[in-house]
Amino acid sequence: MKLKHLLSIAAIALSANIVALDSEALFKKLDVDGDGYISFDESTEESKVMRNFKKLDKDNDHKISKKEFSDLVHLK
Ligand SMILES: [Ca+2]
Ligand SMILES: [Ca+2]
Repeated sequence: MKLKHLLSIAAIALSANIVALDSEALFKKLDVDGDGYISFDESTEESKVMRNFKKLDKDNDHKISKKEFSDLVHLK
C-alpha cells in the first residue's frame, strides 16, 4: 500500500518533469535567433503559442521570456 503510494507520487513527478522538458525543448525550437525570447514571428511556428501570444506576454514587451513561456502548459 505504502509502496504503491510512493510509486504514484514518482509517476506524477516524472510526468511533470516531462512537461517541463517539453516546454524547454519547444522554447529552444521556437527561439530561432537564440536571444532567449520568442518574438511573435517566431511564435507562428507553433499555433498554440501564436494563439496565446498576448496572454503569455504578461509584461507586454511583445516577446515571450522563458518565464512567461512556462505558463503555456496551463493554457489550452
Ligand atoms: Ca528569439
Ligand atoms: Ca514579455
